[in-house]
Amino acid sequence: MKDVGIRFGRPLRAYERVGSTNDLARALADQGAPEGATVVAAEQTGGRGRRGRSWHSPAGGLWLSVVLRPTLGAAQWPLVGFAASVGAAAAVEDATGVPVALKWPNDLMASGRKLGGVLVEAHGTPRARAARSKRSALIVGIGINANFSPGDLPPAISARAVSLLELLGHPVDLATLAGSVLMQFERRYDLLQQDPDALLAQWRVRDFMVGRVVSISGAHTLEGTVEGVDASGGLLVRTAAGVQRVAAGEVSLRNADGP
Ligand code: BT5
Repeated sequence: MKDVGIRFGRPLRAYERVGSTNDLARALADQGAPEGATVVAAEQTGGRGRRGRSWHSPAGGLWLSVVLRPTLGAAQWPLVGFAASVGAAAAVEDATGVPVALKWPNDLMASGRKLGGVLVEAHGTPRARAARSKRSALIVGIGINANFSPGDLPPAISARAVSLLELLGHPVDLATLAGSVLMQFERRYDLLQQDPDALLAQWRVRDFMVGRVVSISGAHTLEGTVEGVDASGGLLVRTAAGVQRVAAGEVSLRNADGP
């Protein structure tokens, strides 16, 4: 694997087929793996999205998870997802030239369709996290549809999905892409700790939703126009009742005026 950064990707465990790389990374974290420990799999049989959704992960995609031991407060954790998605977007652009936009909170979009996603899961009790014990970790999963056709996904998903193979007409080198994703993510993660505003600026220039009319479902349904994201990674939506802030864990976001 080329271009691996200083910490992310060390150690690296590679598998043919797993349930979810996030689960294996979590097990590594439990065993005391250091920040940056990474699990990559050729195929996932139980890939996860947010809020109990499933993530289809056929062979040919890039499916990996990184163990983090953040010293950041929990309020900044949404920005760890931003670091991963900005890093993954930059890596795809470097490797392929395909422009990638970001749909809040953590979708990678290309040609208006979903190319990939990021799943951040906190592990460990709040007390263990406060004590930064070896049982406390953030597990960051990154999935990118690389070398398969969206037609390999279930019909309900394939129309809104895209892959690098479809966009480029040829496969990409997965090891090179994985190395680049890890390196670019590590850079953004370090940037988050040094200069969070600079990371936010990199996210905002890729914002896919700003100015769009959206419908948000969670505890309440909310409709309005996206104004952007705030300093802690919340989505700002202008509704009839004024600007409302929405936190990532709580909602599903649908573009009300498009696919
Ligand atoms: C995400 O969730 O987008 C986070 C995806 C994270 C996947 C990585 S792969 C490595 C690691 N291990 C895991 O088990 N997960 C992580 P969310 O925003 O909830 O989007 C899920 C929705 O995307 C599903 O409900 C489908 O509608 C759609 N979807 C599922 N598989 C897809 C695919 N391969 N490409 C495009 N869309 C997909």
